[in-house]
Amino acid sequence: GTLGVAVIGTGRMGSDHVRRIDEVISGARVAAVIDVDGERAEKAAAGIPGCAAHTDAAAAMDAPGVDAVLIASPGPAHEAALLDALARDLPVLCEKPLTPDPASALRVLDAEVRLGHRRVQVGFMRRYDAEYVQLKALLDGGALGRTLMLHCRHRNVATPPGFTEAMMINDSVVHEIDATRWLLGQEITAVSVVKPAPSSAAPDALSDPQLVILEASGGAVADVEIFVNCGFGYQVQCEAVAERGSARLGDAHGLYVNAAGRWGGVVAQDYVDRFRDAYDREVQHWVDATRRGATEGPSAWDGYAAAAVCEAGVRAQSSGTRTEVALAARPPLYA
Ligand code: NAD
Ligand code: ISE
Repeated sequence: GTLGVAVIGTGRMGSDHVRRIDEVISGARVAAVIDVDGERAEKAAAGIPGCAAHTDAAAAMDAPGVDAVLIASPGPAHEAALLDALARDLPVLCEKPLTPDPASALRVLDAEVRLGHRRVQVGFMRRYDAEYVQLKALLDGGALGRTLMLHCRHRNVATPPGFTEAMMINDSVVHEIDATRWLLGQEITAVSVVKPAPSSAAPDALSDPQLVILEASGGAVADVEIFVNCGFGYQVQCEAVAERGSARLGDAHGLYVNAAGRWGGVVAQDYVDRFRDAYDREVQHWVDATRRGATEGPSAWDGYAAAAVCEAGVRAQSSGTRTEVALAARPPLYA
């Protein structure tokens, strides 16, 4: 039957996912929304038939008609919601990051391992972006030989108040960390961070942009430009350089227009726009797998491994020295 989804957190991402499940996704409906801000929850539920508004996630998970959980609360709130969902054996799509640090991510991993089967998909949506999927297939196909390097750019228009340097790694570069692990099929073993003189457009507390260098277990290296106050748009690009060729994504989307003596296109202004199709495919894939009784896509292990790399990254960022990643053994559940 139709999957009844409880959406936890109805801010920027959560309200977009509510709209997506209500209007775009087949085989699912929004059965409940939860927000610590009760008014926000009521507003998100309004107009959706049979959707209940809650302020307590555990109570919503116990409500009739709730078959699965989509977590879109802030990262620090994820662990509690994940453990509540796993305690009920409910399937979960959890927005990135799984949790904000490796110790809490390991607690989630342990809970899923104790359950004995996967229930968690992490919202690393780039794995569902059409160009990333093509790049992955090209690299895996082997026609270009071994991948040597990834050159990545991750640019945001501007940061909201309170955005810290650590968040440049934990919230933003975490996407490249997952994409690098996934594209290469290798773990990341060490991180270095280089800081150019900051842009005058960056808030005082932020050394922006930064260059984050990720060393992978098979010897490949990824460099990531993270520039979160670039001013002009939301831009995510990646070029893979291999032994017999290179391939690059994210240069252009949509129409190229010639007019008034110029040619060009439009740069997206935020992730909701840039990755709209990827989020659609991600959530549809989760719903389809869940209705088959399966859990697929980025796993709690991927969420944990990303958190471990982020921890090393934040240490490299503040110490200025190359920092090795400490990674626990991978449980057989995630082989
Ligand atoms: P937001 O601040 O806009 O919204 C968060 C909402 O959660 C708020 O309405 C807040 O009241 C509510 N909330 C806080 N604590 C809660 C709790 N314990 N239980 C229930 N609700 C709670 O945040 P956002 O930008 O929408 O980010 C939400 C999540 O999505 C984060 O994990 C973030 O990293 C992730 N995110 C992912 C992407 C992506 O590209 N995949 C982009 C942006 C954000
Ligand atoms: C945000 O949380 C995201 O996930 C976006 O994809 C990223 O571009 C942004 O920098 C983060 O803050």
